[in-house]
Amino acid sequence: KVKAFIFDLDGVIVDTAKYHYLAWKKIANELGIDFTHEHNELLKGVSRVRSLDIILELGNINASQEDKNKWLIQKNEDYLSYLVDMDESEILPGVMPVLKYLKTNNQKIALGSASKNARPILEKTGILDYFDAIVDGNDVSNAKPDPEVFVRAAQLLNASNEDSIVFEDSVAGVQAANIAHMNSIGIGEKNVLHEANYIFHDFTTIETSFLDQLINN
Ligand code: B16
Ligand code: MG
Repeated sequence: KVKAFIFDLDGVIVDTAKYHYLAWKKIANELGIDFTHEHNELLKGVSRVRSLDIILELGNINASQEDKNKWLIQKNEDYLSYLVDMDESEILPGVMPVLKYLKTNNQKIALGSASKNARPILEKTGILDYFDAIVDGNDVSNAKPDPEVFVRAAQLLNASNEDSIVFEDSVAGVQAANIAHMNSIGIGEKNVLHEANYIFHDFTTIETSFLDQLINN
């Protein structure tokens, strides 16, 4: 039976969630909106366009499409400026051993990310070759919690939804996996990701016996 191990990118494989936060905070503050880490949870896993709408809703701001486009460009330019010097040191602890263990055990690996910047990040961090399929923000029309991104990844790997395992740091992403009847594994805080089937604080606490269980069940 083919299993699909589907990884989210930002906040799961690399620590880019902090850069998204900084770039959005800058725009929010310019608009006079107080932007906290709690607000930021609402944006995790959410597309760029939808993220801006959420921020504007927080500030009760009605903006023209022209202004919105300007802020979307500004956000991405700012975000990309943080990625210029990115290398493998940005890969989160415990991720490489898990990717390697899955590869050694002939498992299929996919990326399922909302980001339109996913490929350059995988290239810069040197892990592109681990992925048998990549589905990102350029490929899908429906944002998480819609499961489109994960369903397409599973299809590309010829795995059923039930045989797919999703690693996610966002509430929207965990919900997307659950909606598709996939195995959801939350990476982060228990109180935030309580809807996930399993929760780990980070990849260093995932044991190979747990991976074996996922591979063999
Ligand atoms: P971009 P993921 C998501 O990536 C981020 O969590 C989210 O904060 C971001 O707004 C979204 O990608 C879009 O990213 O602006 O680079 O296209 O967590 O699904 O890998
Ligand atoms: Mg994420």
